[in-house]
Amino acid sequence: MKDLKSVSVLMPARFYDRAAERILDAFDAVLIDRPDPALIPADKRETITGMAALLNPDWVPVIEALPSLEIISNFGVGYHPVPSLHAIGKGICVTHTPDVLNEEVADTAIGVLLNTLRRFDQAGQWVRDGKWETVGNFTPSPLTLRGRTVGLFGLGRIGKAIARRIEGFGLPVHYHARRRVEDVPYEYHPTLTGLTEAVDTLICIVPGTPETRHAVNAGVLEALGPDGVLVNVARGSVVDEKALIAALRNGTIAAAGLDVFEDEPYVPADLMEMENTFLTPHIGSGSAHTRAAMGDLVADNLVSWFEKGEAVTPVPEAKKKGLAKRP
Ligand code: NAP
Ligand code: 8YV
Repeated sequence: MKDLKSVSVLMPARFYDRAAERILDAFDAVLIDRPDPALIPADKRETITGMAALLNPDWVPVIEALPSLEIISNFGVGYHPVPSLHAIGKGICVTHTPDVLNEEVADTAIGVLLNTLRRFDQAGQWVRDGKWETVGNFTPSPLTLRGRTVGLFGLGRIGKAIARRIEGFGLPVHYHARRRVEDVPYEYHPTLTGLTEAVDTLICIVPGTPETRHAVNAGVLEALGPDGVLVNVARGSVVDEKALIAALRNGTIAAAGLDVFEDEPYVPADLMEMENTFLTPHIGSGSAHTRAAMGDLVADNLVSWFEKGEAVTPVPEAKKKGLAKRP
């Protein structure tokens, strides 16, 4: 078995706890403070063969500066298309962290949905501010989950986990994806507008790709209607944020719950000021339990690659290109 301490793996200096611990323990870890190729030690450039990161386009110059790079282990099931496809184009395997976060992200989606409808955050603040005692009862929420019809934009690993929860609430589930999913009892809509016309609650759980960019636009929000509620736990790029702000302001839809934003961590002041929004800072998978499982999978992919010659969870584009195994 290969001595992994002879394998150099590049990693951000501030990385997710479990992933960092495992990589530091197993490999010759090379840490850089930010994705700047100038920070890579000169004597490591030729020898670094593995990398762990939460990929975004800033990592492209780093990938370019590492001629021996074989594998990038991405922290997260979602992988930014720009650096990922760039790396795959160069014959580098890219892996991600599917499945270990399905139930956590589905829990978050339901939490965001319920908070958006019932304003639990505002109600809790009412108690903390002493207003229950000094002012009186908190106003009943204008919106409810009761009687809703829920549409899922995306019915993959996480979408199915969300759908099971919605079924548990006794509500009908519809969905849109490019392909119909076999063996599910939910109504399929071949277009997003068709889905949105049929439902009053839309939960986005698709990847952030050029195809899904601004898929939720002014027309889709119009179709959702004045009682409509949007939940986005996918990627900020999926929703046209300007169109959403306008729709929330003028009553085109009723409310929105957002875990992801177009330019994170920047959140438009308009969204923060509105009473009909519920906002969370990209915490879909954000429990210590699930982040540790993701960190383990990030490390497992690197260990398996260098010990057994194959990735555990390559992204589909890497698999398709025959990059799931070490040449
Ligand atoms: P998945 O299993 O690959 O499912 C993706 C779903 O989206 C599939 O139903 C797919 O069906 C559909 N889809 C893909 N491209 C589409 C398009 N252009 N138009 C319509 N539907 C499309 O992925 P997953 O594991 O469920 O994760 C989904 C996404 O959730 C991730 O990529 C990530 O961006 C996001 N996420 C967010 C958080 C968070 O913290 N907020 C956490 C985890 C994941 P078809 O291929 O048939 O179209
Ligand atoms: C983030 C996610 O990766 O898995 C994904 O696609 O969006 C999340 O799990 C995680 O929050 C790290 O920022």
